[in-house]
Amino acid sequence: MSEVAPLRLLLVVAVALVDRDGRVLVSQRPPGKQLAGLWEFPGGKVEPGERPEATLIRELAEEIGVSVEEPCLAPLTFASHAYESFHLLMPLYVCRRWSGTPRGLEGQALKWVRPSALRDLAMPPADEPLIPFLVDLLGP
Ligand code: 9L3
Ligand code: MG
Repeated sequence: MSEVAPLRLLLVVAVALVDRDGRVLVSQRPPGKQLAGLWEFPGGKVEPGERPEATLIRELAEEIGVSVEEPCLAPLTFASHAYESFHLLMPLYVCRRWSGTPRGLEGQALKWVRPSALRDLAMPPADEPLIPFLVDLLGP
């Protein structure tokens, strides 16, 4: 019988905030964090017992300083990636309405980019396959 490695599944949620020009917000992972320097869709780990939408609302307040209401979060698709020590499963939501102006509350850089310009950024391996879904939804 072959050995099966125990599966460590990490559930992370991410969101594409979309502005009136159809640009998407990306956040640069700060130095010292895993994957530092890469541009990602904001989000984070779902805590035990937490609803994914509640995670996003919490993470957006903590990291970006914006307030979102749950009905404004629309699920778009899923990403997944197998790292050496864990598998990541990551639903991507789309959000077009929030209050407050996005700021990098953890010292991270933020920028707004057209969906097609996401291709020019260094992104985590889970985020990159999401680009075509945003190009489809919002245009290039
Ligand atoms: N991650 C990848 N893409 C994203 C997000 C929000 C997170 N858009 C990965 C990076 C870490 C893990 O998920 O490996 C947990 O994220 P965090 O809690 O360090 O932000
Ligand atoms: Mg995070």
